[in-house]
Amino acid sequence: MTHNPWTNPVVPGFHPDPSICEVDGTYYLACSSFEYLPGLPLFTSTDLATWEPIGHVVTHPEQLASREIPTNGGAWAPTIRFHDGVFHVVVTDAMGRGNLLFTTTDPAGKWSEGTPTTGVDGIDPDLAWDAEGTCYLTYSGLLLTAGDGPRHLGIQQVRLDTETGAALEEPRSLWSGTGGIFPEAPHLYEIDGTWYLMVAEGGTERGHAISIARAPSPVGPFEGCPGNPLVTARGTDRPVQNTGHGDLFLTPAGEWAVVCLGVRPRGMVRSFSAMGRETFMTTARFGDDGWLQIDPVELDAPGPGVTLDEEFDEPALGLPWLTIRRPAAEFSSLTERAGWLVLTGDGATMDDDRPAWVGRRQQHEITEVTAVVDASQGVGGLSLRIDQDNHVDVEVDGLAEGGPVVRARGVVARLVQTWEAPAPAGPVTVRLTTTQPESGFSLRAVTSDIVTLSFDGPEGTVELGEVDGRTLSAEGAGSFTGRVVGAFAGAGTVAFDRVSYTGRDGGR
Ligand code: 6LW
Repeated sequence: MTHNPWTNPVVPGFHPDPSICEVDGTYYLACSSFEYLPGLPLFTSTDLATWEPIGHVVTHPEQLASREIPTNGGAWAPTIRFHDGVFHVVVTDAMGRGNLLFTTTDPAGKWSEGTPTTGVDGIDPDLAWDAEGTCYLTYSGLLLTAGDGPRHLGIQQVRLDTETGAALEEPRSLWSGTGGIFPEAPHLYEIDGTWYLMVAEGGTERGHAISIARAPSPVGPFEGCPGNPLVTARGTDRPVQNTGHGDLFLTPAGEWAVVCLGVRPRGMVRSFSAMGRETFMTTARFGDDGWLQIDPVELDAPGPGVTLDEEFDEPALGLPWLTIRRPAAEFSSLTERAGWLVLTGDGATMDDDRPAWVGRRQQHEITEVTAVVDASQGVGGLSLRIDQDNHVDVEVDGLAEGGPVVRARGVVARLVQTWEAPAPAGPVTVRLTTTQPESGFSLRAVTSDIVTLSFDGPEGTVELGEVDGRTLSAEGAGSFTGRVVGAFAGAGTVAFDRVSYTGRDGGR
């Protein structure tokens, strides 16, 4: 068994529901993106150790119904596959356009507009082809739009016309796991003449697990593995929890492995995950009994950390930058003021669905994010968010009646606490830091971290306030995503000379 080349988390920061395929020695990875744009981030690697972002499947709003999508809705659980020279991504635009099929011949380039599937009602679609070229769409029969509230039909499957997106038959029910809640994330594989159906079950929280079944044909009948669930962290104190939603692949060394989601909950009883669900990998193998075995997901020792300074000297923002439900072009400019990012607010604050915000995922446990803000013509600054009901902001209000102020806002389940201080003259450096919980038995030991809101005054750092980070976590906010942090303008125009992100992990 060669040492696995990857470092967990493989793709830190909220990158849930990973799917992987390999083409001519290059691996392609796609993840969910929910209400954020650009949607469906793509990464490549040739050694599984280094993963480079290469772009997104969704680069313009019409591909998804992003503008009105509810929080946590949107792009759920893509499957990426390669067949007959074409890359396919099939995905659910939850509470939006439904299940969509995107294609391209150049994954780093432009993808199609997204063909809606018909005759498919559920989530977590998967594509697999048999030797005759028939395409099987296997999916989780969770009916999000059922009149009497969500219902679950178990794992479903249809043959699919990939040109039109039309199901070619009525759905059939397949094996749906060992009885865990929410059988989902099905992936179908043909390996040496046997068809394997891998599913997630137990829900994407602490009960999450991966189970597998096999059959002589893609339509079954499937027999569940006696060793199910093959991987789960439930009931353990493993540093990576919620492990599930896996996709199987062969490493460059020709060994089996699984990419899956997991969380890194911090605190005395591992309760709160600031980054939400991230992408991890683990080793696997087939036993003599022909059944897959998957090893527990390990958390690797933290790396040296990163410092990323964005000086806004390029004509476009880099790939990790995100917006919320609307494209950056609607409210941002990198040309209006050379070397500055200029954001134009329309009155929407970070409490709203479509703020003029542009940022990036928090990818580390211990972070410091600063921004140099010229709010002489508006109100804006930095915001770290899980969603519109749970976020912390440090803004400069250049329009305040009594003169410019720096205002910190802690918004926890819509309850708002503010702190203010007079702003220094000229552009202001504002700061958001996250520090790990205390050790020992205390309330501050239970949380994920403490978020501190500050700015640089004439005599040094002025700390305005601090917020317990637990509600800014996937568990605390009931969120499918994880933290993001970035620049925003609430009113008027606000210019940013630099946004710096420094991050490192604290380890187990
Ligand atoms: C995803 C499904 C899930 O489609 O959540 O809880 C959805 N499980 O697998 C979004 O991540």
